[in-house]
Amino acid sequence: MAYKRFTDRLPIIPADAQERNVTCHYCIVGCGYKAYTWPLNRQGGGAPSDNKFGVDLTRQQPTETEAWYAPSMYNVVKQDGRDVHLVIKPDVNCAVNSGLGSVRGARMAENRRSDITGTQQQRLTEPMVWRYGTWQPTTWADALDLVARVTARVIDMDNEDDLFVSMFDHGGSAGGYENTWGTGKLYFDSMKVKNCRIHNRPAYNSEVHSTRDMGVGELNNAYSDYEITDTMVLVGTNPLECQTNLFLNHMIPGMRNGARVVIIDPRRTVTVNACEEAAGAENVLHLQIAPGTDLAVANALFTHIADQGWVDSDFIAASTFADGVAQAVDEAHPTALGSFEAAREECRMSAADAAAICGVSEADIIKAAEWIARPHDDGTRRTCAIAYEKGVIWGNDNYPTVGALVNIALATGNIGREGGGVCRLGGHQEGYFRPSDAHVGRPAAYLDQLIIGGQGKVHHIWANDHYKTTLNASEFKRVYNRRSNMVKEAMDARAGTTREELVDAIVGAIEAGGIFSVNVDVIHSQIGQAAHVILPAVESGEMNLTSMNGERRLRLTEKYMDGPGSSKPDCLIAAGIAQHLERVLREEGRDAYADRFTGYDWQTEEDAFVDGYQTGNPEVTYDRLRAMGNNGVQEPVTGYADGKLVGTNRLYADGVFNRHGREDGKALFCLGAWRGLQAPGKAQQQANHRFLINNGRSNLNWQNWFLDQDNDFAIDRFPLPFIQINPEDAADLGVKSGDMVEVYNDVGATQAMAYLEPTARPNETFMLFGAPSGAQGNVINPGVNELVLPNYKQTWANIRKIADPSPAAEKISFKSWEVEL
Ligand SMILES: Nc1nc2c(c(=O)[nH]1)N[C@H]1C(S)=C(S)[C@@H](COP(=O)(O)OP(=O)(O)OC[C@H]3O[C@@H](n4cnc5c(=O)[nH]c(N)nc54)[C@H](O)[C@@H]3O)O[C@H]1N2
Ligand SMILES: Nc1nc2c(c(=O)[nH]1)N[C@H]1C(S)=C(S)[C@@H](COP(=O)(O)OP(=O)(O)OC[C@H]3O[C@@H](n4cnc5c(=O)[nH]c(N)nc54)[C@H](O)[C@@H]3O)O[C@H]1N2
Ligand code: SF4
Ligand SMILES: [Mo]
Repeated sequence: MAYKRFTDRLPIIPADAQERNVTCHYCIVGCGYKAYTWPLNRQGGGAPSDNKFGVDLTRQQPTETEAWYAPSMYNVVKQDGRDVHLVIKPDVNCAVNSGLGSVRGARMAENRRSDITGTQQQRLTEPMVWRYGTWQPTTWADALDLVARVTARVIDMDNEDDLFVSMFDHGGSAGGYENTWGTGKLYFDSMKVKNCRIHNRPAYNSEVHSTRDMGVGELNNAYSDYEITDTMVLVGTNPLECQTNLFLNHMIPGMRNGARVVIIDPRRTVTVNACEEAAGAENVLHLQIAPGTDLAVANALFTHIADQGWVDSDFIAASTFADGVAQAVDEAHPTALGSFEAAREECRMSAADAAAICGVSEADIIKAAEWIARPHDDGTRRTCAIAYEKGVIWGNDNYPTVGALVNIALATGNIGREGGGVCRLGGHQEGYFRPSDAHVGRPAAYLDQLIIGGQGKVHHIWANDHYKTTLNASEFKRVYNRRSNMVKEAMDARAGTTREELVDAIVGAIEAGGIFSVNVDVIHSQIGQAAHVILPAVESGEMNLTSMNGERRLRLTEKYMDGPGSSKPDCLIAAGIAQHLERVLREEGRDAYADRFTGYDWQTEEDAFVDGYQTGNPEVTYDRLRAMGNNGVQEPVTGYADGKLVGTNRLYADGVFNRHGREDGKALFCLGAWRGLQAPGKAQQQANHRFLINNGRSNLNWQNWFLDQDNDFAIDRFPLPFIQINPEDAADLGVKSGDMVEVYNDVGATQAMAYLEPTARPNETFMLFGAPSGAQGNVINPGVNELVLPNYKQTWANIRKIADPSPAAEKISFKSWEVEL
């Protein structure tokens, strides 16, 4: 662990340092930070007038002082071409995090590219094209010309089906309103691309179709609701590690205010432990269910609550559909939707039956129902906030399972009320503003399988890496390498020819089954190794970027540094592709089609914001957002008064539900009965393999390690993805902590670093997902639900030892995740 051993002093922020608002661009929570920059040849001083904090730094500061920062919050970067000191530190005045950082966000500064301190030298600086058997740096004009010429050959006015697109749909890191608009305008307005997917799933669809179909948008409460609720229900989510400051700054205070917590997760997470510490073990109920059985337990909770009469009848009468079935099962709706009584009938599940399916006790299910809904002794209703994330979304039978949670919230009148909500806890921040995607259809195309099946001729990829994060990844990589190599070989064979001849050669290889791959990223990613053109993007902070967090809090992150080299905002890259397509199409005499690619004369990201988001939200401008600072405004924005944007603290406070677009404004219940492991191939995989390969995140690592892989602090801790395994199982396999193991099953194999963990249940492992040195997705089968939602979490495989610990793995600690406080 050589990490920052030699940092014994850091410069003091001078009083006149520039100060900018920053929303952490990693997770959904969107903590507020301040970025301070000042010229390299200056430093602040100890006297109050000489430093930004205005305090006497020659004296010992109190424990809770704001007047400090850690080495990870410091760097030297370029600003308008000059080297400047940079400090990015948490903002005590931001309502989201009140000055808290996290082990990810507090490393924002050291994860910027610096030519002085040498950090993140992996960042792309110039466009690159495949030439002479490798990637050669080139200009934007050259790279975009090649992209446009090849793309133009495979698309036409009425048929754009051979252009495949993988694109982010989120805010924060990559994404944001500017960039979803730039890409959205290109692919959904100028074109009508239907063969597309989102960064985290193999189709262009919703993660949570059912709640929307029921009328309930998935981010409907405020973080402060967790502080005042009677009961929190956390289903398939691990907020201490994944929504850290929502947990620490809002949920923990809620527990200290007396809230009880029900957690549904097959794994004993550090969140369970932390809740027990904060609330007292007697106020925490962990339903440690068998994997994939959430629907059974949720339907049993709903049944028991309804049978006991603990429902909010007034709310049900006023705000929900009353009359049988409103939406029958069809191709777009895996289950029917309708009235409370219809749902009661369809979802009926006794606590005893659920207990048998889920492997928890009947008494605990009844206790959970009581904590959620049994009125207080004085007869008043209990408030309950339900939160779910990837254990459910990427879990078994997404549609009825999410629907079953919303059923409970609707039945108990806990939406639009203080202390209520039934919400995704979220992943990235949000920042979606695009033209309609209706042409994509539902169910949407299963893009990865189409590629595996030989379809798609040109593939544009924006800010995601299938090689690390998709399902059925072993097969995907085999096919993608083969198909993209066909094009590389054709390009190599025609090196030294004219552009026309080169394009002909590429198209020839495409027609023979190849695929031409364009990768827009900030680093040279793993799927980027297969690309033919690589386009360098900037990140948040290297551009102005707007996003909203998990309580719909919209903020502007102000640009505080230059992007590396000639990298550009994604929205301006999309504009560049459009402009080059227009030019090429005109040259080819395809004027009518070329006309579609006009309207991209944006000079800045703000122009893209004005062209997109602002047309739908005329009150919101950069200037106004800047003035709203790190507390921003909660969407939807309803007006502008007294110099402030006016927002919406909580959705559905009026009891009118509109997310489904029904005119009556009534919410629908979900009529989804338990039906076992739903996705094709899962039940067989479970039957034929010993270990559950549960998977997900760790506090330290951000996503697919795109920055972490070049960060000593992260790599020193986990040089390889860990797989937590029960110590007796490990003994059985002859495996010790640090050993490299192979995880293998019917669809593929991957590797991981064994981490013996006493809290892991026998035969149930947990592997860090998305790692460059061992993709968990290699062993996930292609099974998805009817609407092409993947089931990443339910994966079974066998495990064998392949090597003793590497020198890097030998040095690390294998202490239990669960620390004794
Ligand atoms: N097994 C398993 N698989 C999963 C999941 C799971 O739980 N288990 N979870 C799924 C989920 S929820 C997610 S979100 C996905 C994540 O999967 P990905 O989306 O593939 O992962 P990220 O790390 O978010 O990818 C970000 C990519 O964008 C690049 N990038 C970062 N910032 C920018 C930018 O500003 N512009 C551009 N153009 N590029 C940028 C990064 O270098 C990186 O290559 O994985 C999914 N896959
Ligand atoms: N530190 C960190 N934070 C992050 C991210 C990150 O990469 N690192 N990524 C962000 C993103 S994009 C996302 S989408 C979110 C994801 O946030 P979360 O969903 O909270 O995180 P995961 O670890 O993917 O999965 C959550 C839990 O699902 C459980 N689970 C597995 N199978 C089942 C099941 O059958 N039923 C139930 N009930 N639970 C099950 C797992 O044991 C795990 O504890 O995190 C965001 N925050
Ligand atoms: S909790 Fe999320 S948003 Fe907040 S600092 Fe950590 S990674 Fe950033
Ligand atoms: Mo995600």
